Amino acid sequence: TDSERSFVMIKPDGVSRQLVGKIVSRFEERGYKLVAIKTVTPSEDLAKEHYSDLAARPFYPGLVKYITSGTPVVAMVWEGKDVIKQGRRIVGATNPLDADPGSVRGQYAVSVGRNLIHASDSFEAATKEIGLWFQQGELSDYEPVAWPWVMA
Ligand code: DAT
Ligand code: MG
Repeated sequence: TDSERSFVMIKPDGVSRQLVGKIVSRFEERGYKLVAIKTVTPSEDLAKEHYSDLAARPFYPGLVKYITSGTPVVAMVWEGKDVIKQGRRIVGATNPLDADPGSVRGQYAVSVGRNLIHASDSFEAATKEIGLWFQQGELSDYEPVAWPWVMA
């Protein structure tokens, strides 16, 4: 099928604010398949590797500190048609003040430094991030009953 996978992470503010269910529901209800989900309290090494492309940016130290606050994140893999691009649309613009009000950031966030959620921005990023956060055996292979209706 023309299915792909994306890495999506609810950041510590999303977990602390108890928005996990609402965020997961958006992906589920759109028709995407949950391939993996777990809470993780990221180490500094993991956070730095996840955001390694941004290492030269002035906000990088604060970003790593935020992700390693001690409150867990929810790491997920979602699968389905165009899920990388559509996941970015569900999440909304990086700065929540620019995010569509129907997006997660546009509905629940106001600060770029506390923007609730991450989603892979390319196939290359998704491949790197899924491999960084999950072991192969943590990725489930199954077919939701609605899959043929969603994917036709
Ligand atoms: P996104 O999370 O939308 O993919 P990104 O990859 O450019 O955005 O940056 C990763 C995170 O870094 C982003 O979610 C929040 C933080 N960030 C980005 N730009 C920032 C800025 N100008 N000031 C503070 N934090 C920023
Ligand atoms: Mg990004």
